[in-house]
Parts: sequence; structure tokens; C-alpha cells
Amino acid sequence: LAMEQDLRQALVDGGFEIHYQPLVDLRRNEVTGCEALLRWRHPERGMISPAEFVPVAEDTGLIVELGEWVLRTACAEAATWPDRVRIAVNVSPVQLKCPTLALKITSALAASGLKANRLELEITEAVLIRDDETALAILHQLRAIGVRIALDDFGTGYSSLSYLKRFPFDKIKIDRCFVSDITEIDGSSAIVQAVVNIAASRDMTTTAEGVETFEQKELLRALGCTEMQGYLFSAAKPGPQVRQLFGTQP
Ligand code: G
Ligand code: G
Ligand code: MN
Ligand code: NA
Repeated sequence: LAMEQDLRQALVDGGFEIHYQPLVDLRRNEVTGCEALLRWRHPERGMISPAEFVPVAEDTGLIVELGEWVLRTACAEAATWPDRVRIAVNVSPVQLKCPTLALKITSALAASGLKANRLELEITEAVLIRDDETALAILHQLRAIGVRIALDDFGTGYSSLSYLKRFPFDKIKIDRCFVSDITEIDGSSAIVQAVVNIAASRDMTTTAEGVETFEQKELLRALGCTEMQGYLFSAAKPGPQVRQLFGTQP
């Protein structure tokens, strides 16, 4: 497979970079975190989206090594940020099955000096579908380290409310498909309201993804959503550029 070879080469050559997209607290109106989003600068094809190469990295097992690089690099970057700014890292279901994940996380925290409570792991619900008991045990193990755990892309795929009962996530990320039509008549505002209410009743916060307009932002605030993420505030940017946003009002 050509792409597998290129991915291996990129890991050796430093062909990957991480861009950081701000997470904005809707009440305090400030940046309280950033999501680490992987980018691949391909020598011939230019920037390639993770939507294209992460599935290949998962199929080949390369995601374990690549994910460890993301974790270590993102933690080192975040250690230079103000204390109130957390770092959110996406963890693939393949990484979650790796028995040394907890060790790698502890090691990335120690190497960077980042406090565990400033690291948030974003996990998709696919993890919980495949292997319930093992997945839950691993999530509890990670929680014991002191990191926060977010349920990513909530509401897409095979979402079930029972996952929220079986594991106490710190945060639910509401998928952008519910945000894009939220201001329309018969749009998703009632669904978002329901998710916000469930989250609040179980001490979880909510982050709305893909917020692009002022109207969406104001409605999400009114619905009680905790955080937002999206082009309205900022796209993902390289570290030196994103840090300039930490002091400013969104
Ligand atoms: O950044 P956006 O451009 O296109 O990301 C597309 C998809 O890739 C998203 O679903 C995102 O969660 C995923 N993604 C981005 N960075 C990482 C990463 O470091 N690890 C994993 N597993 N997925 C990532
Ligand atoms: O799946 P995950 O949520 O981890 O990845 C975030 C994805 O959403 C990335 O591909 C990122 O580039 C994209 N994204 C971030 N903000 C916006 C936005 O405001 N609108 C749209 N359409 N996509 C966004
Ligand atoms: Mn994510
Ligand atoms: Na998401």
C-alpha cells in the first residue's frame, strides 16, 4: 500500500504537524482549551486531511505510534500555555485497545510537566460499541490517572444514551450536524436542549462543534451549552498562532 509506506516515512521525516483549534467557554467568554488536530504535509500532494489518512493508519496499526507522537507533542505544547487552557487529544479506538496506552499517557505527562487535569481525551462512541467491558475498564483506568474524558461526535452513528449511564464522561461533544441547522424551524435545537439537560443532570459539560455563525452561538448559549468550537471563533492553527488568541475576547 503506497499510503502506508508514505505514512511510515512521514513519521521518520517529521512530516506531521499539529494544529490547535480553540474551545471557547460560552459563559466566561474565553479560551479554555484547544483540540489537537493532526495534519500531514505530504511531499507531493500537499496537506492531507486526517479524514483520509487516519483510517489507513488505523488499519495498519500505525495509529499507535502516530497517536503517541500526537500525545507527546500536544502535551509539550500545552505545558507552555496558561494553566486554564486545556489540551484535547483524539484517541482512536485502536489506541484504546493497546494495553500500554495508560503508560504512554503517564509518560507524556511526566515528560512535558503537564498536569493530568489539563489533558482531555476525546473518544468516539465506536469504542463502546465494539467491546463494552474492556473499553469501560480502560476508561476507568485512564480516569484514575486524572485526565478528563470527552465523548466525541455525540449523536452520530450508533449513539445510545445508555453509554452515558455506563460511563461518567466529563464532557459530551455535540456533533456539528446538530449545530448546522440549530437556528432553523424544525431544526436540532430540541435535540441539543435534551443533550444539554442530560449532561447537566450527570455533571458533564457540553461542547458544540462546528459553530459558524453568531446566531448559532447565541442560541447555544441560551440552551445552556458550556463550550463552543468552530470557525466563528477560529479554525485550527499552528501553536505560535493559536497562543495569540488566549488573551483576547472571542
Ligand atoms: O481536522 P479535521 O480536519 O479535518 O479532522 C478530521 C477528523 O480527523 C476528525 O474526526 C478528527 O477527530 C480526526 N483527527 C484529527 N486529529 C486526530 C488525531 O490526532 N488522532 C485521531 N485518531 N484522529 C484525529
Ligand atoms: O471529528 P472531530 O470533531 O474530532 O474533528 C473536528 C473536525 O471539525 C475537523 O475536521 C475540523 O477541521 C472541523 N471543523 C472545526 N470547526 C468547524 C466548523 O466551524 N465548521 C465545519 N464545517 N467544520 C469544522
Ligand atoms: Mn475530536
Ligand atoms: Na467531533
